[in-house]
Order: sequence, then C-alpha cells, then structure tokens
Amino acid sequence: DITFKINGQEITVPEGTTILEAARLKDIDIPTLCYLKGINEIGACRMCLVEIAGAKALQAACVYPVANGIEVLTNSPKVQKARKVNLSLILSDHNRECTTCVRSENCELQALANELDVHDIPFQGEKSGHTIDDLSTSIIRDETKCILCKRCAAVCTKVQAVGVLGAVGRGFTSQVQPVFGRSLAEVGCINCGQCIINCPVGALKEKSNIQDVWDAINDPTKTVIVETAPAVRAALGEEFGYPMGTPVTGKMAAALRRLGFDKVFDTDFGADVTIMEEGTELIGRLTNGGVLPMITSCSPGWIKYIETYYPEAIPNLSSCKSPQNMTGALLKSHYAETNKIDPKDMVVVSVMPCTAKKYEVQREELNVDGNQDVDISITTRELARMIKSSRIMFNRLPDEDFDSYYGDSTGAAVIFGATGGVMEAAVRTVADVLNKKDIQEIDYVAVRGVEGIKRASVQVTPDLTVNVLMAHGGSNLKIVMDQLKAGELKDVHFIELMACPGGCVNGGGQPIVAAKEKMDIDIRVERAKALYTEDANKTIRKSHQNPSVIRLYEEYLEEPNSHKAHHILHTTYSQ
Ligand code: HC0
Repeated sequence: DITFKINGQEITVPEGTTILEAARLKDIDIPTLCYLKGINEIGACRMCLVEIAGAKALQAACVYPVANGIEVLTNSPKVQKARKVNLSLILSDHNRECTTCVRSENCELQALANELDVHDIPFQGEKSGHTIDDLSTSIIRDETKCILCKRCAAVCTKVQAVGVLGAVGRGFTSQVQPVFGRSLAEVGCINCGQCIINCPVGALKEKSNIQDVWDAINDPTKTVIVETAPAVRAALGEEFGYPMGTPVTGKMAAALRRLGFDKVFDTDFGADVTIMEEGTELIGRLTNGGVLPMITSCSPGWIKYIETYYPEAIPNLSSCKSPQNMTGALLKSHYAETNKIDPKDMVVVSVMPCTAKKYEVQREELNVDGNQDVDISITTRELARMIKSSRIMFNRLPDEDFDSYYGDSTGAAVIFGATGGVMEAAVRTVADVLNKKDIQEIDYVAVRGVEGIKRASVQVTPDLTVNVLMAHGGSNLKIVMDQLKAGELKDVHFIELMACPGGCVNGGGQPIVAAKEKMDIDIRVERAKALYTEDANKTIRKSHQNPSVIRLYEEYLEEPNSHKAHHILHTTYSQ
C-alpha cells in the first residue's frame, strides 16, 4: 500500500492507484476530458493536471501513480491557471455553435468551461482544417467539434475490436479519422455508435431521421406505426431527469400517442415471435442436424461484424430476422391485410437504442415482396428530442398501455435488451417445449450479468444438456469468433452475441452519460435492472405463452418455421 497526502489529507491506497482515482476516494474531483475509465487513460487533454510538492512540472492525475510520501495539490493557483489556459486552447479551435449543437447542455467541454469559470478565449487565430463526414447511414463525424481526446478511437479499438478510427497527422494538423481520410461508410465500421456515446462533445452524433418521422406523421395518406425496442424504456427516462434504471414504459407509450402515431406497438411482441422462430430453429438443428453452434442474428452491429470480419461463419447464424424487422414485416403483411391497408401507405417507425438499426432497416435482403419491413429507425435520443420539441410534459404523462395486439408481450421479450436476455428467453421456451410442461423455475441467473464472455450448461430435459455462450462488445465477439474458427467451441450449441458492451441497454443510440459519472456507476447494470424488474412483474414471462403470439400463429403463420413464417420472418446473409 502507498500512503501520501492529497490537499493536506493523508490517504492510503493500493500500489498502482492513480492520483485521479485516489482523489475520488477523498471526495476530491479532478476535471477530465480525455479520460475514459479503463479505456482511455492517456493524459492527453491536460485538464487533470495536479501539482506535486517539490516537482517542477505539473502532472496528469489520470496516469500518474501515487508514491509514498508525496504531497499532491489538486487545486493550487498554479493548477487552476494551467487548466484554464489548456481549456482556452482547446476552445480556441473548437466550433462553438453551442446553442444549436445536439450536445448542448450535455457536453463535457461546455460543462467544464462553466465549472472552471472560463468565459473569454484569449487565443484567436487560424483554425485547423475540418471535414464533416455524413456518408454513413448511422453516424455523422464533425471534425470542427473534435477536441482530439481520442476516446472514440480507444473505444472503437479496445472495446469494439473494430479500430476504424485513429489519430492521423501531427501537431496543429492532427485529426481523429478513419484511415486514409476515408468516410466511416467506406471502412469496416459496424455502425454501433459506441464512438458517439463516448464522445465528450458533439463531434460524433447519429444521423437524424426526425424530420422523416414528422413528414410521415403529417402526411394524411399514411398510416404511421411505431414500435419500441426493449432497451429504450430502460433509459428514455434519463432524458427527463429520472434516475438511471427507472423504466418509463407507460409514459413512453403515452408520449408516442401524443406525437401522433396512429398505432403504438412494441418490438417486444416481435421478440416473442423471434423466440418462437429461433427456438424452433435451434431444436431443429439440435435434433435433425444443422450447423452448430447456432448464433443469434438480432444485433445489426454484430451482423455487420461477422460479415466484415468472419464471413466464413455466416452459416452459423440463425436465419431469423431481428425482432425489429419481424415486427415490421408482420405489420406490413398480417396487420396490413387484416386492416385492409396497402403496405405502401404504411410507414413503420422503430425507436431503437441503436444506431446500427438505421443501417439494418435499409438492407435489401430483409425486404418482403418489395416492401421494407421498417421504414425509419430513430434512436432513444431522437425520440427524446421529438418529445421535447413537441412540448409534451413527459414527467406529467399518465402511464398508458401499448395498442393491442402487436403491443402485447411477455417478460421474456423485455430482457432481450440486456446481454444474456435473448438466451434466457429462448431457454425458457425451449425447455417447456421439449419437456411438454410449464416449468416454474425460469430465472436462469447463470446467463445474466456483465461478464464479457459467459458460458453455461442448461439441462433442458433429462437427456439433453444445452451448452450456451453469451458475449457482448466487439472485443469479446472477436475472442469468441477466433475460438470458433480454431474449433474450440464444438461442444457449444447456442451463442448469443451483441455488438454493444452490456447489450442494447448500452447501445449507441441511448442517452449519453458523462465519463465522470461512468467512474462511479456501471450503466449496463443499472439499466438492465429496469428490464429484469419489468420481467419479474409480468404475469406471463415466456414467449410461447403470449396469447397474441398464439393467436398470430393460429390465424396467420400456422406454426413456427412454417413456409409463410420463413417467407416473412427469416432471411439469409451472403458471404
Ligand atoms: Fe435490441 Fe433487439 S434486443 S437488438 O439489443 O433481439 O437495438 O433493445 O430492439 O431487433 O427485441 C436493440 C434492444 C432490439 C431487436 C429486440 C433483439
């Protein structure tokens, strides 16, 4: 252990602790911009400078390990002055159109300027060259706002194992860009948006489709239907001041109705249908032979990842479309037929915690009979902006239900939004189907939690043990896929892979949480709690017991994996 003094207080911490971490233990805050716990600890922004008695130069607290007997000053006049100068320099080359920036009031740079009382920028002069890259279906990169903190690049490389963003150039001309100055649309970006939710400023944002939604709603010839992903309800409340982990399902449904959608349906319904289809597909592959392990296919970032980096493993993918697209495809077919609406006069909008869903909705191999399953996909953040701009007083809304029956869902569906959730939902149904009974112990805790790669064996019948594996975040996907390639997963039957760390609750379209807050809480855990609570409170917690899903099969799809179900709900990806 190391004992030293910080602002006159003695403290003992384990060896290797940084000054930044030690200070927090004494409730002393040190400002940071480039720091991202465990991911980007590079001391680049010089905001966390501290003074060490006897040393000439100030030191970056985020990378400086404590030593016995040192005396650290985190707020001396010298420190205060240096931070202000450094912040002013960053601001001098920053596009300060703050009032109209999507990150206004949620910008770590703006917050710091206020907190450090920096209001005049003494440095004026040349600005570095800038590009705005808006060719991706999902992500806009605006170099005029980039502060070169490299958080995006670190997340893209270390967490997602994609590594399409990196620092290029030196000094005044340095930029953080894809290689050779290309667009994100031209490199192996998987559209996950993890760069966006880890950017401290507005240099990365989703491509907004808000106006497309308004145009549809305001077009009297269109029937405009919305569906909401499981994870949106777990985080939307954060945009309206609710504590993290507060589910706002009822208020969300009420707000969507007030925005003018004709029907408010739930992707969770499609998640229940997915379990019917995917569970049946798994039982088929287990009993009749088929490519194993079968891998889930619902996370569009993951799909792009396998297509880009492991195309030879595509036969392992389930042929099921994602719940988002299953819901859309059923609305454009069954719902349209039942309600005598031409699918061409329907607009299906999805609200997703995800930026890759914007890419998924445009994929041609998902179209059915020339119709796109989902027409427009917006993020949780975009929905919040629509609610705010419409002056809907979200916090005062009553709790309302989704519309029947595409809004009816089970506890199994809602946990899709957390890593391990699809697996747990599938096991609940597969175990019941194979045992031909209503099993009561359905909390499969072995598949829950945020450990990067989890394995479990589930005894589904006395003669059948299913070995499952769950992983989330690109770097873990890479490990799993390398193991699969090396023939090390021959005993595994079913794998759930999600592109984002923690699954959809921490998707690239979710409300943005400052790096400082992420030092103290694990947002993946807090938001997942909201989903597991909703699951526990539902009376029906297994997909195959959803009465509306049963009805859908009776009156339309006949049975899971039927010819009709295949035509509407399944797809193939090309290698
Ligand atoms: Fe997800 Fe989904 S659970 S990918 O993480 O399967 O985005 O929330 O909507 O489609 O249901 C995201 C979340 C979904 C889909 C579902 C799946």
